Amino acid sequence: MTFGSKSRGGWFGLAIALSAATAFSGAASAEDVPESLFTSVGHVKVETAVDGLNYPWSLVFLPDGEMLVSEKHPGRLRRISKSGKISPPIKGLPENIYAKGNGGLQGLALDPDFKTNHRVYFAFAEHDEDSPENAALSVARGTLGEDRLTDVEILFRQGPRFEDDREFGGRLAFLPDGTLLVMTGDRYQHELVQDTSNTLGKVIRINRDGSVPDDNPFVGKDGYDPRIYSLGHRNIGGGIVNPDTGKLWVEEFGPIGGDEINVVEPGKNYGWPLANWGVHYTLQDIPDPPTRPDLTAPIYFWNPSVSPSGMIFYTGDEFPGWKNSLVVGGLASQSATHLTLQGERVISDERMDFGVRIRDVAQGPDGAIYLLTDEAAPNGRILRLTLEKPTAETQAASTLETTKQ
Ligand SMILES: [Ca+2]
Repeated sequence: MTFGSKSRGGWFGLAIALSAATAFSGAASAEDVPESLFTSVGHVKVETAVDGLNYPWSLVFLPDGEMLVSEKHPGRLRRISKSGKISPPIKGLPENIYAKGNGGLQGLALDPDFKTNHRVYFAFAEHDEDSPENAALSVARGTLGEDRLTDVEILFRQGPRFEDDREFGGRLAFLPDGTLLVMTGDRYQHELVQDTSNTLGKVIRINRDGSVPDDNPFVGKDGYDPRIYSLGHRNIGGGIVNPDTGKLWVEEFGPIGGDEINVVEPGKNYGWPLANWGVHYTLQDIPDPPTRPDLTAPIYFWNPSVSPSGMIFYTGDEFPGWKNSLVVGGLASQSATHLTLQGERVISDERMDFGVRIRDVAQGPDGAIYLLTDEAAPNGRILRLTLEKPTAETQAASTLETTKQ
């Protein structure tokens, strides 16, 4: 990934400098995130809701307001009380979690009927019993009790496996029809992604028990794994179903200058590695998407790259100006980006720099936005973003901003 240290909106960079002068208080060290960020909707207050986690990867809110968080390494699941207390590791996870590099415990999703069946779905890198370096993405579900998962069963195993710790993908989402989508990475096997008999660089759609839905796009077609929903993805870092359209939106880690947002439709081919914006890490050129109209181009891409992570469609009331827009985490860019949408087009891109890698984004029941920082214990944190009530000082800063544009 390239390190895009400057946001593209010049006014936004100025706003950061202004808020740094007015809002950073106390003995802030270089590692500290800002306490406040100036954005298009006002000052965003940044608080640490939870700390002490080890590489937190995915966050879901339980119906009672508690959080469930996966820790990538060494592959642990934690429940976090409303007061921020982290539970001991939840027991009952599979034994053979491959917790190296990009691997470990990854995406979480609650069953659409969680309130009655208490089922949790989780993605993880799994190694062979007899070959601890040979790993692939797997998905399982279990029933969540107070301190353990029971009835754990494997629903999906990506194939083939490789002795490589890169690009597992690992996000999960449910479609409105209750089927489960598994977003996989290409395991850095670029040349194998267009092979429709494997599950590298694919979105997978399965029933909640792991069986194949009859209406999957490639059911009965020779040479296709029938679990494939879409293909030609590189490494999906985030994915969520648009609450308005019911379609999956994903972000992919691209090559240099080619991170993408794709709107996923069944049976479509998103082009990797035949076409993509940007260039390979070897600097070798890649055909641009318009040269391949037979493939589906992204609706948006970043240059410089941000290395996108988890994402949400914001639907809460805390940030009225961000309703129905995307908020996307960034790893190498150490940021989160707010994207204003018009249908399936991105019409503005506003980056918030946190100075720490952001792995996942979630919306709380309170409408606040929660971010997971990609850091080792004791620094792995959950940040909580809310909108600051305007004060005389912030009003003056906003007026100054407006007059300078
Ligand atoms: Ca693509």
